[in-house]
Amino acid sequence: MLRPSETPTREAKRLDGLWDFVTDPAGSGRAERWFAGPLAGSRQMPVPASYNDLVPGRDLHDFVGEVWYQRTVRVPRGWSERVVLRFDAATHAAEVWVNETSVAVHTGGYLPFEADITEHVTAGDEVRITVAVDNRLTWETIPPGFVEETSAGPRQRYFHDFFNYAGLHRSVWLSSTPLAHISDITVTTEADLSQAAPEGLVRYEVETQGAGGVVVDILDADGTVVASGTGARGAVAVPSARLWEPGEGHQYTLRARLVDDAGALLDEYPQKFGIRTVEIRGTEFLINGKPFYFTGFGMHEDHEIIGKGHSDAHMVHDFELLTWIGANSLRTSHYPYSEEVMDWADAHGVVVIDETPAVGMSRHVGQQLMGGTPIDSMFSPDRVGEGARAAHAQVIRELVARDKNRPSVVIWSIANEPDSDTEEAEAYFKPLFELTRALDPTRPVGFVNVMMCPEPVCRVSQYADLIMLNRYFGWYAQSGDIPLAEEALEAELVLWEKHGKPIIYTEFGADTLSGLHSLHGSMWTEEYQSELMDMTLRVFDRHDAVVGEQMWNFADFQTSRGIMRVDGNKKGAFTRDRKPKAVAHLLRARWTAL
Ligand code: BDP
Repeated sequence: MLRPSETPTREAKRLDGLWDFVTDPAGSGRAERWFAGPLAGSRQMPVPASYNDLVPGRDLHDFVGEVWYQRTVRVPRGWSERVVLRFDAATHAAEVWVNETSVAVHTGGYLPFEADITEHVTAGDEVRITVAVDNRLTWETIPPGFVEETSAGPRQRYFHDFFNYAGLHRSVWLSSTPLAHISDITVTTEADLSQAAPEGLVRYEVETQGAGGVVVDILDADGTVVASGTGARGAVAVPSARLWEPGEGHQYTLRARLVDDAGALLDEYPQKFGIRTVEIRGTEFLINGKPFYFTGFGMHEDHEIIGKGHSDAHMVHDFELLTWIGANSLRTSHYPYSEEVMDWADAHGVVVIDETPAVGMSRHVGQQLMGGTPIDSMFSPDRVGEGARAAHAQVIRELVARDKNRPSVVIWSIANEPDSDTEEAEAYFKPLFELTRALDPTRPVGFVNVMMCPEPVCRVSQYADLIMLNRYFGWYAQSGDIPLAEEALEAELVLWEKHGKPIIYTEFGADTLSGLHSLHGSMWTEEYQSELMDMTLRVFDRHDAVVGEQMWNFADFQTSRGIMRVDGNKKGAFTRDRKPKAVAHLLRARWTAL
């Protein structure tokens, strides 16, 4: 699936702005055919945004079920061929109607989907678009959850530590393509690193619908054609290639053209890509043959008011803060981020660990977040079972399909902190590793290990190309005791080193209330967060197998209510409104000097 684009043969129109909006607490919208006319009693709601925090009170914040969005749009006069409606994300599931016809059903809240609506529209006319968006998490969704029916109404329960924001979080697009068109492009690259000016090899595959032949050109950043090829698949050499490097996101464009027998243009699509290599050698993580050390954060798409809605202004500010602090990488904890974020990472050389939404699959963490209610096992037929695994496989397919051409993505993280110490977990994950590798043999595949499944009880790490660890020594364990935390961190790390694989610490940190201070190492203070950071980084520095440090979290973020959280998770280096805590200066001093 290609993104909407403006090319000599294509047009695109964003449908962002205010949409009509209603909730459907009784779940009667379909039976009452709400899509057949204007939504009764609607209020206006911005797209993109989470709807949860836009209205005071609990009703919308905690709403469980389907909400309906609607607007009309005029199809531009000249769009006489193929018309596509695309949602960059609808969290977590959606059904879409054009006038009275259902055109798309999609599950998975953080990945795009589209519908060919050509036969339902007429160029020049208005159409009504209605979307029912469901925020419910079940044992068949990724992430998992369940809805509890209580005397006070339904309650959404889930086992992950971020608020279940919902709605149309990213842009909606109406776009046109020719009838005979390019439908997908895959680019993989190699580089002969033995040369000073390496030759790049670009392999491509262009999928098309309808008659026509394919010609491709490789364009440099200034638009100069540096190589060309003919045919739907092939390989072309780029002499003296300029590599995509961390900190320097040099990209090329593969311009694919579909042409008829006489050579006339039928369709054109520009696909950006970078020439770079990623390789694991022993405990080293190599980008372009050079050892790479990850600095940065696990992040969240999370802001005041807009929740998980994408905003260019907030995105640019967050990336500027990453630059300011000297971070060279991020993990898209705990779901695929907006494509605008990924574009920025590609264009600016920010290295990305790209994560699926498979989070909240640990009985240990789940139990803590659920106020201590014991959960005997997560991976079982009546919980995370075959249904969830099918959904998990589907998000992996859709994530790889969306991000496969991105040079910034160097690792697929297929899950965050699942139980990995049981036979059931091993049986669940083994095929998902195989699937990911089959879909993309060019990138390392891993998952993020939870503290309660250490070496040697973890049965899943054996399938991963590298070890990614979330560790809270000094916070959840050895709470407040830095010397003991240091011992424990060190002792466990030594065990992981025996795998002979690179180790990235993808989480470590301490909840910290900005402005709270102590001279005696009190937890929750800015001093304690810095002290814990200092200790943790000191341990990493003693071990060559550690090839990355991504602190938890970039910024404070919203969670569900609970006795473990004070208006959300406060482990940010920045507050939720992006003011630096003391630790931000510590990290900046370290990372800008590396
Ligand atoms: C880990 C999770 C992360 C949490 C973090 C924490 O991966 O989502 O927010 O710990 O507790 O369990 O702060």
